[in-house]
Amino acid sequence: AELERTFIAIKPDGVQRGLIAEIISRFERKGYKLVAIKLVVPSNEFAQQHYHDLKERPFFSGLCDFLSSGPVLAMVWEGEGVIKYGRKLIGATDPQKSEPGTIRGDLAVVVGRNIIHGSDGPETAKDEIDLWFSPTELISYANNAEKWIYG
Ligand code: YYY
Ligand code: MG
Repeated sequence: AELERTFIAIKPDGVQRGLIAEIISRFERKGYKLVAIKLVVPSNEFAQQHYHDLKERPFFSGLCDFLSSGPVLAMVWEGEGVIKYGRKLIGATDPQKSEPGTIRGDLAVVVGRNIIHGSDGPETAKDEIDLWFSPTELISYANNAEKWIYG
């Protein structure tokens, strides 16, 4: 399987609402491989770095306050097409517009509390993985189910 990786984070609302297992299971059951995971409380400065592309937006400071308000479950998932398909599993940014069956569509109601983050492309995936994880935290391993997932 190709080594495409994406950064996925369960935001403080998802952690507090007890949705960690539900969200992990959707990526796991799909056939993606978990290669890094940790629970962290990001500083406000770190949240600003993570969302630097949005610093001109009116919701930026509230967004950074929110992301740094409690534990975030940071993860890296690997698999063919995981960046784009991960976004599909997550659903549209505004849960009112997310399809049923997606994580936000099924589990969230408003855009400011949409429970999960996922990288939006190959460059942001690389940048976000580098921001949140050190190289030694990324675990490369053979998963014996892979031959049944990829053939
Ligand atoms: O990548 P994604 O999380 O789907 O959306 P972004 O456009 O990158 O925005 C990041 C984050 O900002 C979003 O998940 C919620 C919040 N946000 C908001 O509070 N209000 C908006 N109008 C747009 C985004
Ligand atoms: Mg985004």
